[in-house]
Amino acid sequence: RAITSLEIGMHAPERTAVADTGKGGRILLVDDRQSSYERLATLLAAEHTVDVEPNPTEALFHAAEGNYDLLIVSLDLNNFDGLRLCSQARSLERTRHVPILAIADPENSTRLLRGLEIGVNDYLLRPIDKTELLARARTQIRRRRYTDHLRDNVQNSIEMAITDALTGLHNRRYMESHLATLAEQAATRGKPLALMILDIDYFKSINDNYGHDAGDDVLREFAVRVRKSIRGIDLACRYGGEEFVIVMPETDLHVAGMVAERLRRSIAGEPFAIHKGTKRIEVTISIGLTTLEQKGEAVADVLKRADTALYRAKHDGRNRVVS
Ligand code: GH3
Ligand code: MG
Ligand code: MG
Ligand code: MG
Repeated sequence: RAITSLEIGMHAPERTAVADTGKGGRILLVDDRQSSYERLATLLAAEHTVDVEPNPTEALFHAAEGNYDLLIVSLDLNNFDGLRLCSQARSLERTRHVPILAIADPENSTRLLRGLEIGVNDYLLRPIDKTELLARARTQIRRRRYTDHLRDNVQNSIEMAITDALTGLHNRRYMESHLATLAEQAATRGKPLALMILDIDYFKSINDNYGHDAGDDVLREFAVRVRKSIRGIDLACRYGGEEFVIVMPETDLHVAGMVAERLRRSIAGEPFAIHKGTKRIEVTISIGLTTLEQKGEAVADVLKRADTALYRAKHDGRNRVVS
């Protein structure tokens, strides 16, 4: 099942046109006629790294695994249906965004039209002209990289909008928008939902005694310990300065109480490193815990109840869980 690798173009001098992206692309050429793929691969190798795979099924596998910038698919294969590969590549998550450049004989125009319908991005007719081949490959690769870049940017800004920069936990805005959904799901599924507010005890004095950076260290380490003690479906967010909220779907008061108590102990039981690990200080937290009480209860009311419980935990002497 070995891929025929013709990696002769890596450092070719003639790759100026893709210079804005730093280097040529990685191309998977799907063609099973030796005379054809040898010529195409040699031409493409002037700017790109080219792998040749004659079998479309194998090609799909390589395309999904191999991080290619472009698929060049011959629609006039001897033994296989190149069109099928194109349509499969379009429907697979891993290959959906990889551009496809089809190659066809002029008498194969019906297949070519079909290819364009199912998402082939561009085509070339045989006999292949070198300049045209390179120009079209370049265009597709550049477009791919640009849309990848846009997608990354969108992804990043979404993540930034819902994440607290200091701790990497979700931020308050995200929690507030998501909590209503979680509460609704719990109500319709008839499942419990637990919510706790956690507040670091005497945090102001940590800042006052050791500096704001030490306070930040504590917040970061606190988030690490929170993450360790919750499940993937739980939602943890930094609600305010040194206040955090954890929402636990499908969790009743009894179980949530155990989670809260375990978390409280994991904070109080292990001093926090500050000043680049040169000093360790004791930290405790207080936790107010509650559950969604009835269908359609406003999440603001749930939060308020947790906050009242937190207030009592503080009032009763801190370093404790109150529900
Ligand atoms: P209590 O036990 O009643 O909760 O006392 P506390 O000192 O923790 O409560 P208070 O709410 O008075 O103080 C919270 C402090 O947290 C005040 C604020 O300066 C500090 N703080 C808020 N955000 C940050 C942050 O991002 N970094 C640091 N280092 N401190 C912060
Ligand atoms: Mg406070
Ligand atoms: Mg506090
Ligand atoms: Mg506070």
